[in-house]
Amino acid sequence: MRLTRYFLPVLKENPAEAQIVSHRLMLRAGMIKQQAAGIYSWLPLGFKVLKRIEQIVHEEQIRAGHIPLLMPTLQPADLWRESGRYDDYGQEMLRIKDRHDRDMLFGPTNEEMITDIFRSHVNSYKDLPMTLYHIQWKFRDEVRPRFGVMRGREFLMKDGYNFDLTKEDALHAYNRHMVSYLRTYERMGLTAIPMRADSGPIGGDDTHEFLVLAETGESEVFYDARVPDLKLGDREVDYDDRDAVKAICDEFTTLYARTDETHDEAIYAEVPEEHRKVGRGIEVGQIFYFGTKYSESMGATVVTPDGSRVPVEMGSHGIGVSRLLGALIEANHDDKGIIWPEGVTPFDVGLVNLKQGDEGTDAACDALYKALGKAGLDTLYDDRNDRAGAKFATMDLIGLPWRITVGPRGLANGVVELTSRRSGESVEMTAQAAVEKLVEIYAAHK
Ligand code: P5A
Repeated sequence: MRLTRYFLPVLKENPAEAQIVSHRLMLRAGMIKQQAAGIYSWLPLGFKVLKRIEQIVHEEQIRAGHIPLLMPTLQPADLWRESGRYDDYGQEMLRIKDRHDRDMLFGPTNEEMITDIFRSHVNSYKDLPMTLYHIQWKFRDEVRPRFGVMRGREFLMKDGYNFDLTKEDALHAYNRHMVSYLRTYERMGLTAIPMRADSGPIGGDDTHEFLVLAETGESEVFYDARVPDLKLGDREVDYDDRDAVKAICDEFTTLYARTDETHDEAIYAEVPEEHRKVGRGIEVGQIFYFGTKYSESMGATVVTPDGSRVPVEMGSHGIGVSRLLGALIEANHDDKGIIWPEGVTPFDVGLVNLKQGDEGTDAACDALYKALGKAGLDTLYDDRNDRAGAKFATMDLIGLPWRITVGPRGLANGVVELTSRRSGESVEMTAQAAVEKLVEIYAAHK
């Protein structure tokens, strides 16, 4: 993409309404525009990152054997009357009437609707286990929408729902979700710690939240300092191997890590003092096991092998897809702007022409831009007629992990400059070597 043909409305000044760095940088980098409190348009750069995050979430869900579908944003109130949550949900639910005066709502979550789909089409234990998920906009009329996409009213969530015959099977689904979430966050370059949490309006006994440590996080967290170092790395996971999946969950949840809702001073006191940590965290996901809470009230039953009928065992599992952009920026920035991890960057590389209009540099940039595209690298070419300083400032602000700088002096020596946004280090090399180096770097993230 050539910058002169793109739509990247960066702001020079810090927007007054933004209290935290991720919100400030998303506005300044031209990623989002607020349309109403907690409701945003996703401008091209923000939309690109959102889609990349969605893609990673999809790939990891498919890998875990979960099935994508799409449910609507608007739901009939009657479904929620069946579960009893229509009245319970209170003012957070946006209630709407259609022209026939029927009660509708903008879905804050989809337990009822998915249970309705299940009961309409599934009848036998033979169709189990089954996990269905979608990535869809939600609406929660939060009392205090704030921090940009971090606590929105309209926000994008991945929500998945497992259906199983037995509690044991449903707990395996819970564990499978935990591992698939760990993989998902790790691919984005994020450390998200599973912490024992409180289930709130979704219900159930077993629940973990995934928290990204950040000073601006909304939850206070207590954890063992060794937990953030736990990594899945490149181990292969067989999602059908219950013991292996459980072993990973145990590895990530045995050391102390809890939100303030479930913090227990007595247990925490057993953590060796030098490992005790208190901090703040951003909740980027939550998983729940709630058994037959919805299937019983809504009549979602299956025939068992012995011919009897039982309500199906369920859980639900959510990732805050739009919130992840905020969390990623909170975890990856400096005073010049964003520093995208390679896994989610909107463009793989920025190409800066130091002397736009000069025949030699223009031709070299055009050739390099083509070569990068051919090598499968998504490139943002700053071809504006602007000062080098302004071009560097834009690149630093929008945070592409790699920049190639092309100028007449380097070209005279047959080299361009490859710069890492994270370390700030620059290395001179031939244009071809720069392309090869980037291909190698991104191969590890594709
Ligand atoms: C699990 C999926 C649920 O709603 N039902 C379906 C369950 N869980 S949850 O914890 O309430 O939400 C899942 C994740 O969505 C993100 N989230 C938000 N993101 C932005 N703005 C909001 N107002 C908001 N509310 C929830 C969080 O990441 C949460 O973990």
